[in-house]
Amino acid sequence: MAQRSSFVVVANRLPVDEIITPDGERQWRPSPGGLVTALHPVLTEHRGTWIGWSGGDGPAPEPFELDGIHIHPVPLSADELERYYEGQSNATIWPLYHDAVETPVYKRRWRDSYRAVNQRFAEAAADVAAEGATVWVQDYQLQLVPAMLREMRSDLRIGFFLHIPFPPIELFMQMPFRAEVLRGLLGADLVGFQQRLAAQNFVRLARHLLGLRYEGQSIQVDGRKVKAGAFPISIDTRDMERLAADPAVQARAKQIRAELGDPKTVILGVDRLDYTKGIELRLKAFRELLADERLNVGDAVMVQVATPSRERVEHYQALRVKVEREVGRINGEFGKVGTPAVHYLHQSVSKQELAAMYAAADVMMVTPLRDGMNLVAKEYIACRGDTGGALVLSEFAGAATELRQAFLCNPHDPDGVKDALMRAINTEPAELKRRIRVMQRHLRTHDVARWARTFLAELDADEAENAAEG
Ligand code: GDG
Repeated sequence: MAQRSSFVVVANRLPVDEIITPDGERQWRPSPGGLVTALHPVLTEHRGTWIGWSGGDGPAPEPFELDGIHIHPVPLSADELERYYEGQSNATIWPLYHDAVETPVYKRRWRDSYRAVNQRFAEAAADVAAEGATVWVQDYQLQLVPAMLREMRSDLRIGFFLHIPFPPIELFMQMPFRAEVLRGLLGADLVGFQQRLAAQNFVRLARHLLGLRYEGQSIQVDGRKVKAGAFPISIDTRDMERLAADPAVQARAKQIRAELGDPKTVILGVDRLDYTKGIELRLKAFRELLADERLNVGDAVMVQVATPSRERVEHYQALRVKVEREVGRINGEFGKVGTPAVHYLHQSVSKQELAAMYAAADVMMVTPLRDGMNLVAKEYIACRGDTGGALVLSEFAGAATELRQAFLCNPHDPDGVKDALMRAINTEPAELKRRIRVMQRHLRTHDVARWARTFLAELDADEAENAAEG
């Protein structure tokens, strides 16, 4: 019989990585991320379990314990990886929910696999959850889990959080199994989004598609109340501040600037190589500024870290070609021997190196066409200490709702992006410091622990409300 927990997290990935020791032994080590940091205290306090895929396409390892958390692996076959994960999750739902900036692909066999895998995750949760437990389901890969789980275990309190945007009705309606997805989400007691607008899209959709009544953010479903709300996610601000202040990280930041030729302005981009992130348009803006001679190579240099992502999905292969062509074009036209205009890293860097890059960059460019939140923008602010710096931020990132002192821009308007970058470069240092300080103060109170606390408190409150009415 599996370990029974009163708090269960269900996410596509487990917060662990498998490593092979020098003697060839398989071991697990925690893979640090915002989500696990935020949930760790709750998980350890409640003998919590985390259900997720452990990587690979073989049988799942036996459940085990790591750092006080019960880890419950769920297997995915090679076929399911292709259909549920790369297909339905990342070639259908991901582009559709991001304003269809790439054309979503619809395939029946992907949908069937998505359903089967969601059922497996729901069954795992039903097995490990104690009577009356709280189960928190994460993200777009698992939207059917809340309803599937409620069907098996009506005693549970179920929360769902969507990390990516939730589209307006017109777009959502494209999806062939749209009603099933919506009913899946409505199995939760509380459905959380990054933005108020997303929560509104959701309640309106419930009325439009299923004729459900709602009042404020509360939807009536089968005599239950399902609440929708905005819970903007954040970072572990103190941890990021501490990391950036580390003398070794500061020394590395200086070294990076020196290696770049001590230019006046270091412009940085850090993203998964994803078409929603606006990497190409950012490169193009930089190229045009060089061509217009508003910027010069030597004075200004751009560093773009593009972490490899979803490499077997076609949209991503095409994007890589486009980005690399643009980098080649810029360096070909404007670079000099020993002084490229763009330093492009298609690789993952360590967290320390990332913090050093943030600390080294005068301007951070975060220009997604659509983004649920964007944590890179928040990390940059946290890493600046009292050194100032400027954030150029797309209005279409969730982070733009909070980081109002950034240089906001519309990523669909190339001139607007260029002007925002030039304003960022030309603003007085004292004003830049003031702006960064305001954003730092905000992030210190609005960190990822607060995000988790607020969501779970609301989920608790919902239960009390439903019980009082029922
Ligand atoms: C989804 C939503 C939402 C990136 N490259 C490296 C690296 N990273 C880290 C960053 C940051 C994280 O990955 C990326 O988070 P984002 O929020 O920017 O974007 P998504 O991956 O698309 O995340 C997004 C998020 O979920 C949370 O809800 O904000 O809107 O799309 O933490 O630092 N980390 C290291 N090396 C790298 O090369 N160590």
